[in-house]
Amino acid sequence: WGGFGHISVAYVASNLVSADTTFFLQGLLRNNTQDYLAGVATWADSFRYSKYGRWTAGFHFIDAKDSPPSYCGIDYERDCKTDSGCVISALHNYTTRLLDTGLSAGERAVAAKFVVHFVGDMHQPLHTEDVARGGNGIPVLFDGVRLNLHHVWDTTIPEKIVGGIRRRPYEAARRWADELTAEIKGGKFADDKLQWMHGANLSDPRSSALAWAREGNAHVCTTVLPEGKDAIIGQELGSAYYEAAAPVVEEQIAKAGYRLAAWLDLIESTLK
Ligand code: DCM
Ligand code: DCM
Ligand code: DCM
Ligand code: ZN
Ligand code: ZN
Repeated sequence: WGGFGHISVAYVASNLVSADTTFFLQGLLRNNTQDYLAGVATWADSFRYSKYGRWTAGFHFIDAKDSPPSYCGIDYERDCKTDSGCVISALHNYTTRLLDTGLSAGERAVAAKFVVHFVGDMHQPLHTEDVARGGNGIPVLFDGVRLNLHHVWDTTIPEKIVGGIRRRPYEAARRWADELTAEIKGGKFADDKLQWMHGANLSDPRSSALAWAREGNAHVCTTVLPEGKDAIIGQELGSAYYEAAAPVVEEQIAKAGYRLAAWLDLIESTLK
């Protein structure tokens, strides 16, 4: 996701975590405001574009070598293959480091920042797809603007859902996250959310994250590339494409925020 998506995921999570988790993470991140998660949600992207952070670029995705739209699927052994791993192994590593009381507070704060970011990224369907580098190599038109498909899903669709962010991503994300939180608590996601942590287990971060990533990857076959990439190269995606994509983006952001909150609560409970 772009900055707006990551900040929105973080606000949903901070709306849902327990009071003890809030206390623990506000202390670790040295920020006692309601923005303690939102304020660190995009740090991993700034870091990976810095000289010192280049080695973490491969942590943001997993390149599933499937063949949408006829077949989608992630095979960990086949697909988690950059030099340093992938988003699944990265979540595992940084979850373990956040739980490791032998590390310094600074190292555990870095681990917390990565966890917040990677739970978000693994819910972006094109962060779980190899085709054209996760869609970066698929040029399209969206409302007449030339963009690549990856950017459309990272940024353009999320920002269009809320009617634009007018250079104020934190305010816009806060509002959207509050709406999504209400849908999770008592609206259209109230029943669905009861399944969202099904099978997830802090003692097996890899299987938990893989199950989450597979849900996003399935949307590549149905909604992101329903007729394959050649059908959309250079084409205007159009309103039918957006109408199908927007509910998927909304659900993926809500799920990511809900799962991030539950994951952080599990971590905090294990530490007591
Ligand atoms: N980004 C950046 N420098 C780049 C590309 C992207 O700082 N050369 C930032 C802005 C994007 C964010 O990273 O919105 C997430 O990008 P991605 O999802 O492409 O990691
Ligand atoms: N590091 C990491 N994951 C690990 C080990 C290290 O992200 N499993 C990062 C964070 C550390 C840095 O590398 O601050 C250097 O670690 P070390 O001094 O242990 O090599
Ligand atoms: N990306 C991806 N899959 C790839 C390569 C990149 O999901 N195989 C993502 C990471 C960034 C965006 O695409 O969000 C742009 O990456 P880069 O700046 O590395 O081109
Ligand atoms: Zn991206
Ligand atoms: Zn990222």
